[in-house]
Amino acid sequence: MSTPPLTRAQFGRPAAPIRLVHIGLGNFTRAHQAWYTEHADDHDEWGIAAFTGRRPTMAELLGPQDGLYTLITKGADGNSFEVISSVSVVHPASDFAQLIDYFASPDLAVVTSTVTEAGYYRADDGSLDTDNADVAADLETLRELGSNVSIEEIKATSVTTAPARILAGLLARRIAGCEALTILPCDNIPDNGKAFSRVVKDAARAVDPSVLDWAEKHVAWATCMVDRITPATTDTEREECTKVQGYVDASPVPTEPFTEWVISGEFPAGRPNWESAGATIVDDVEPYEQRKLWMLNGSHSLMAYAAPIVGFETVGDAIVDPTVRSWVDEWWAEAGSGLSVPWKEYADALVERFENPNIRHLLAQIAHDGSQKIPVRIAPTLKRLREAGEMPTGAIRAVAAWMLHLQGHGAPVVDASADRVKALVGNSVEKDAATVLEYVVPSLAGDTELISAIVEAANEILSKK
Ligand code: CS2
Repeated sequence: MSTPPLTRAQFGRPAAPIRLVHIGLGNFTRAHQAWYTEHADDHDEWGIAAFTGRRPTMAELLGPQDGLYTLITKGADGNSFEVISSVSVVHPASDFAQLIDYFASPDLAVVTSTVTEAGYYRADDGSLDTDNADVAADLETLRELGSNVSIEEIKATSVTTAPARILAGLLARRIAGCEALTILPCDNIPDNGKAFSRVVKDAARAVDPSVLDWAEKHVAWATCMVDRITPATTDTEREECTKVQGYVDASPVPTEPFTEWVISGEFPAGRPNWESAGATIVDDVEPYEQRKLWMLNGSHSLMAYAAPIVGFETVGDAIVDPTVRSWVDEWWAEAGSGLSVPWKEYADALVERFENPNIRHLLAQIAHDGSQKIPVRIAPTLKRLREAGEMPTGAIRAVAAWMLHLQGHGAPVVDASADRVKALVGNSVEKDAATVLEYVVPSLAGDTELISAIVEAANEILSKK
């Protein structure tokens, strides 16, 4: 008998009504927000309509499975399998009219997003990068609609960047006369609610500033820290599913046992009882977010650029190497010294998570989009300590490793701003170090001692080849 496909009728629970929209359906959200929604005690009332990023692949894979997929939690001592049913429906990003229909529905209560750092389209000062060709084209499309636009007219158009998609949704929601809504971005960006609202509001200013007053009254921006290490899916997981679960899952998600979600903000139209699944609701996310961004993501980026040069492919292989581990420890001590919350036990727990032998987390994957990651993960510590007159070797090494990566060492450069950041290098190593430093912490540009220290750190990394 052939192995059956994964279907809702046979393996899942009934689709819950759609009250959540997610933008950026990928493995992370499937292991995180969708898992919390699945585990909320009121999950029958909260279904997710999830939209892919530009590539429609995930919708193509999950559509025939009614949005279902298997979460494979990979602990050091083995795997556990769970069918997640909280995604009621999946859409490719090209289903723009459908996105607008959800926004125009009074049932919609929360919009979450995982669009990556690059998906915010921020200029260096955090405002919307209107010089970006995709952003400019989207703003033009929405401007052309004029102020007397109807929902049907919005649906008949299409925009691709996340800030413009949210704005188009808000324009439709205003016309529909629907009110309260919370937007909860879930990307690794400090104060992600504020960062996302800034670019959406900038888009509104460029298209129809009158929507700003309406949004001020009706749209709440929440902020959160998200954490769960979730590698890409491989054939191994697909085979494990068939073997253990007895059905064919086109796209199971591997993840680690650890998970954390710390949220702050208002939810005037309600939200799933995510606390019942273990989420923490706080007034101020910042201390948790800094600890996670600097300690976990910062060390991830350090390893992603330095460790492939030494010869490692995964986090698990890199962290057990004494040299890499000493680099990570040094970075943690520097980053930790700027935190207002305890971090030593957190660091010990990170080592255990990184060492998990069942998680194959590729350094090359983490290396993507360093242009967006280094400034938020490494720069604050480098700036703070250097301004205090110190020479923080751990942070310097991370910058040096990124410079080497841009120069062509280690994993290939995959970056939304590849042209810009590749142009930072290609001269003498001193010149490269100076331009990279200026990009990472503009206020430290021209610090000759620091530039020499970056060169020295780069040579040290290369010597471990
Ligand atoms: C990683 C993150 O790819 C990356 O940049 O640092 O995806 C990391 O695995 C998650 O933030 C863990 O919560």
